[in-house]
Amino acid sequence: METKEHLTQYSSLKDRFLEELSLIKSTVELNTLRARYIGKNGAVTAALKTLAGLPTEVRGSVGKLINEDKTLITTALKEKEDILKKQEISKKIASDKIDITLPGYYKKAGGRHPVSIVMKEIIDVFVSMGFSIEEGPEVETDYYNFEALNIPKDHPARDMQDTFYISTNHISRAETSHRDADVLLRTHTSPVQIRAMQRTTPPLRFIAPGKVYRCDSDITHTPMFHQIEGLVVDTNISFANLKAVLEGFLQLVFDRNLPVRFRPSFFPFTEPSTEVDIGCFFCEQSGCRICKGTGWIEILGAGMVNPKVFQMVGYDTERYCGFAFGIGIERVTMLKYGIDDIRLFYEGDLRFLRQF
Ligand code: 2U9
Repeated sequence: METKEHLTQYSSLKDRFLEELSLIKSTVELNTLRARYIGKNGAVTAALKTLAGLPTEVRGSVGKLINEDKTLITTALKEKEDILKKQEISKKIASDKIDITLPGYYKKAGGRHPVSIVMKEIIDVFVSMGFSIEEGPEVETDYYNFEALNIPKDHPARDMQDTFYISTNHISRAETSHRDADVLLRTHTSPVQIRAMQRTTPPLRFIAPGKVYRCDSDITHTPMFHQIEGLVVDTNISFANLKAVLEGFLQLVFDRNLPVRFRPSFFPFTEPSTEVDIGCFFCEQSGCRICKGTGWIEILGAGMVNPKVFQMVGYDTERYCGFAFGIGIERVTMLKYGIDDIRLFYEGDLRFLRQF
């Protein structure tokens, strides 16, 4: 009789569980239900704890019943969990579905600056001819920028109007040492060649690309622009070598068979010196606005390195000779793309820059 009462009391546990289970709609709810029945403080666990207080004759059958129920509850929970998990995954897949007909996101990509494009093209041409690349500081001393290049103290290139001096405000003060006036922004990349010659013995064959600074601003000048200078030093280097390298370079950069002309000129660092013109490809040399009616466009300067420059770096002028050249990148870029105002390069107007 007692046993039956106990059995009835415990059997309602299973029924209550099954009823509650039928109402469960998610794995979260299921976890709560699991804790309430078979968790540490759950109903089944509590029921098992009451066994000790039962009369010995009923303890066995009640214990068996509770354990059977526990097995049933555990199995039912597992089965329900499997069903709910599957339902939840299907729901997630359905809601995460990608609409492949939607337009993609447009990611704006930056582009190369036209001056960088042409700079790279020119560098590639010289590298293909066996030149290596050297770089150096943009803040230089009077010695490397002028003195070592045979540019005398009274040369117009040193004029305050052309050169950006560092700490100019100090120079005017009587107590300031002369050293402040020695520091400047390089006006050409030639200091790179001086430094390279100081640390290496010939043969040398390299280009020095980079930014240079001159106090100048109009439709053909900006205070900062880019140059590539080149230097070849060895025994038996001749003006014929200079001509061959520069003619070859111009054909490759302008991508056509251009007429090239060498005019005598003067630079303190080269002797003899030359300015190099290409036939105007805008008018087929018949004369236009670009070539100012001459049929020729001035494109670069060059010459045989002045022995005075070699002496400054300690090279034996009886043994070594060489040639050097310089070219302005903005100017080449303007000619290649038909741009008539250099300032467009540095105004940052995207309508201009997007065209390259
Ligand atoms: C050393 C010896 C000689 C570099 C040279 C030029 C001629 C030249 C201009 C071209 C356009 C400057 O950017 S520009 O305005 N350059 O005409 N440059 S020879 O001669 C050197 C350089 C370094 C040691």
